Amino acid sequence: MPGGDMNYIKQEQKSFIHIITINRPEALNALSIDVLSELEEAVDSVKIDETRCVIITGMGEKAFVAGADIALMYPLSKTQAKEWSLNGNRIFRKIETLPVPVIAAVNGYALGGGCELAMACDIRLASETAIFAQPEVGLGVIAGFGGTQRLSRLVGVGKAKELLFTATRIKASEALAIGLVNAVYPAEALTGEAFKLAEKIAANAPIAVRATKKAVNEGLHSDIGSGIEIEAEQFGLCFETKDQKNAMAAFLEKRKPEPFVNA
Ligand code: DAK
Repeated sequence: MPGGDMNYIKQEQKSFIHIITINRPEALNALSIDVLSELEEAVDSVKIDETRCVIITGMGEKAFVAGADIALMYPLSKTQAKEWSLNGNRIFRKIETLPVPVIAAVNGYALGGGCELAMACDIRLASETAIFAQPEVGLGVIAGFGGTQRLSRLVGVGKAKELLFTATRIKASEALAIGLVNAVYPAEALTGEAFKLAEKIAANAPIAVRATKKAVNEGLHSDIGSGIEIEAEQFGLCFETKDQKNAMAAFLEKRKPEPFVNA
């Protein structure tokens, strides 16, 4: 398997679905330098031609990721802290811009860098036991892995500022109500539901799904005119593919399409 198991990351490829599990349960999967660098290696190892969806989750029943490693951050200088932030952000951007969709299966605490990691994913599913927060201001710092940027884009500026200024912890039900997560499931059902969603994505034409992710992501940060141009470009790229011909011919002939071939 690409990348294989590392010290802090487990990887599994099940058919078209690549599962990355952060495996440092003794520290509630906190993001140390090693965890982050192995996470990057895992993301880099995803074989896009063979993968139609990625799931990121945390080992154990307690935490998705309880944040960046506080012991590691404690002694940092201003310059080192900026480096640490830029490095984490670079890796999270790799996840955000990975060509295939990424689902965060948030199985417990998603605090600080953990909430930020979930937000770098395309879709967030949470267990009923999940707890979200950006507690950084209570630690004398600010969210440093994209939290000040992505939270407001997901839940609106007012709610984001409230959560960022107060460091309030919210339960999965509130995260659902404010749009931070897409759905909440009993803890024991989370993995299965994440897999079902990944399979549903994987059943669609891969080139079209990838083009959709690119158009949504790139359009989000553009004016509407540029966004429409991005969409038209991606729309065009889907044509003359085997999958487009197969699916449209099947519709016209009133039959089911053949399975998609990613070409
Ligand atoms: N870092 C390091 N170790 C952690 C950790 C963390 N974030 N969270 C938990 N652990 C460790 C604990 O130290 C403990 O280790 P041992 O003492 O057993 O060796 C073990 O995990 C189990 O934790 P607890 O014993 O505390 O478990 P409890 O059930 O009692 O409490 C908890 C669970 C999640 C409520 C508690 O562990 C907790 O409050 N953890 C810290 C949560 C937190 O504040 N996370 C946000 C971290 S700040 C930046 C870049 C990035 C960031 C900021 C700035 N720049 C460069 C500017 C990001 C910041 C953050 O993520």
